[in-house]
Amino acid sequence: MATRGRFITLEGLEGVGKTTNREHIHSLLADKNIDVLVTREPGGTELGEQLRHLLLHASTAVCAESELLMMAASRKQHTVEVIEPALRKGLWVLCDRYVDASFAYQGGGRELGAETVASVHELLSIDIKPDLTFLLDMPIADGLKRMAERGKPDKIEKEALAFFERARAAYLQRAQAQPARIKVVDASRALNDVQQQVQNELQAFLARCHG
Ligand code: Z5A
Repeated sequence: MATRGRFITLEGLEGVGKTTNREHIHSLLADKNIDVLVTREPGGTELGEQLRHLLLHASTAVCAESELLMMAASRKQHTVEVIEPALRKGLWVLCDRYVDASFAYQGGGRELGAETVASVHELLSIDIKPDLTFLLDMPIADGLKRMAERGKPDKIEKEALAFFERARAAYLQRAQAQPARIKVVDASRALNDVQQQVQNELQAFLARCHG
């Protein structure tokens, strides 16, 4: 039987560099001959991509509670259809956002609270935890500036600053509560410096995996 793979996630607000660093991590792991499945949330399955469209791009109204349930439905499908089977086969899974995003955006940003988010995940038995999470953190205004330079914002990116302040606070609170898993990276620095820290944390993680 193959050794179970590892599950790595990237988290943070918009424009902090998740995609950029995801590619960096992927190539560092490929250099070590580790087979990686790269995926994202919401999305990663046919159902998830349809929910992503409804959540981020369609004009359909979605209230906070429905948003949480749709994120969780996308996650459940993604977990059973893609993530768990890949891990069982021994692949490493590198995922752009997972459960921490719901605690940040729906629990914090939408003010549904961590208990509500936790109980939805419990109800759906979404109980796998990432082995390592990079939380890319930077002042909100800077991230939004990067996104504005990139073009048309999606529905969530149009939220007020206070929404993102609450989401950031919820992310940082989770990182403080789970320091062994969630590594906070100051994403406001030059890309080389950010990538160096990511590489150092990844190397430490690989050493723990082999230790
Ligand atoms: N959401 C939710 O509410 N609840 C949930 O449970 C889940 C998600 C799972 C998904 O968006 C949305 O869904 C998201 C949360 C919500 N909210 N919104 N909107 P997404 O994850 O698909 O996309 P995003 O958050 O908007 O991120 P992004 O567009 O993919 O940005 P990014 O990946 O973090 O950044 P990037 O594309 O790598 O970099 C942005 C630009 O900055 C780019 O031009 C880079 O070249 C540049 N960059 C990157 N790093 C640097 C440094 N260090 N210096 C200078 N420039 C840099």
